[in-house]
Amino acid sequence: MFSEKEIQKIRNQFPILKERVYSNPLVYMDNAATTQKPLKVIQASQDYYNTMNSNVHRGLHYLSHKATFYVEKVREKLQKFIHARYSSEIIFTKGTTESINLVASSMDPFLKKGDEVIISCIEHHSNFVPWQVLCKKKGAILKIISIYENGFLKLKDFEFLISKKTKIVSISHISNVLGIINPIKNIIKKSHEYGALVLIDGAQAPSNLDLDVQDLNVDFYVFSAHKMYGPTGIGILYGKKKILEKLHPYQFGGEMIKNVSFNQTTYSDLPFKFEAGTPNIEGIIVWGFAIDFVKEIGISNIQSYKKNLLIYAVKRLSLIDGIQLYGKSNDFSKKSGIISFNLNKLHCFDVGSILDRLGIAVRTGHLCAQPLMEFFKVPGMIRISFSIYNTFKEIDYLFEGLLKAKKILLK
Ligand code: 7TS
Repeated sequence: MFSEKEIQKIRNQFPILKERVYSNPLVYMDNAATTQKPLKVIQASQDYYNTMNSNVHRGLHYLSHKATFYVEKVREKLQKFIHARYSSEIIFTKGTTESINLVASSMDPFLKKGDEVIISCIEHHSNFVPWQVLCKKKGAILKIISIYENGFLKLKDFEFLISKKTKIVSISHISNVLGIINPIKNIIKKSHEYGALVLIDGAQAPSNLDLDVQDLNVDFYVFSAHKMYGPTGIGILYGKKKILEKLHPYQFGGEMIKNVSFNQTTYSDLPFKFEAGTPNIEGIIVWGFAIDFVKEIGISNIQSYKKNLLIYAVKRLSLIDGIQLYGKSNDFSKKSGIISFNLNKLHCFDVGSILDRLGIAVRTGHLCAQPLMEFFKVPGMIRISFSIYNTFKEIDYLFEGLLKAKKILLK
């Protein structure tokens, strides 16, 4: 457990935390949307342009070699970070959304009428819409695992839905709304028994959980840099080599080809087959510094600190009369630092606006999970999500802010 002093030292590495919002100190609790960036990440971005800006994998010259070297170093760093077998299993994309679209689009030729795809009703739109569109296009059937009132997946439902017709199961590791950590290892094992592939949307996981894609035996795992202290516009698709080799390229152009003639084109080997065009070179290199930041603090330390914040926040918020917490569980080992709630049937935007005036940044609305809002029969929710730089005092300040919001709005 970190002391207050240690957390303050970590906070000092984040220049933005010194910002004031309407004359109040910034209390940033929208980390599930994106985390703030430490100084070493911000500086790395400038250093990249000062010392190595050039295109990668194509130049003979010094700078191109230098940039290529560092891009490939980060690929290896990511390989180690998620314990992949080969670095060529790491495909750089724009982020989680593009990674899922890549897989959905590359699966197209392998899906036929009557085949089935399984997702769940808690999925972010990024892991919902690509499968819905693909199934409609191919005449395949989209099956959706439901949840209990407490937000946990109905695994019995899953066992009922999975069959030999299931071609792929695509489920989030951690819900961006409920913060529930799904039992993905069981889901992967069961899916494989039926010959289905599994994609895990890990957008909310990388700085929360130790990842081992080989131990999980997952076929595809996707996430973005910007939710783990890295830059926006960069993420990865991890895929098992033998599966990626069978999939068709997602986009066509420079770098993904072996040979182009007037009549036909042959494609590069992995990972380049899936990396058409100039990648986000700066984003990749800077991401490496964010990974170092996470590793220096230690994922298990981040995890246990955030768990303590979560437990404290749930205890405090539960004291508010008229609060409705979603995804509540006494088993905190199945939860990450995300809490979504509503207050006395007040509109989430009204509550969010008052919190904003107090300097507290929260997410409000459907949280990119409209089917889940439909399940709970609400137009939206208020969501707080923690990071390593949040404090117990900030939770107290939020608590007071919510009482203030109630007082103003229920007048
Ligand atoms: N999947 C999950 C579970 C997510 O939480 C998000 C982003 C995505 C996919 C998409 O990630 P992207 O990096 O491609 O945008 N979640 C959120 C959120 O909860 N609030 O803003 C973005």
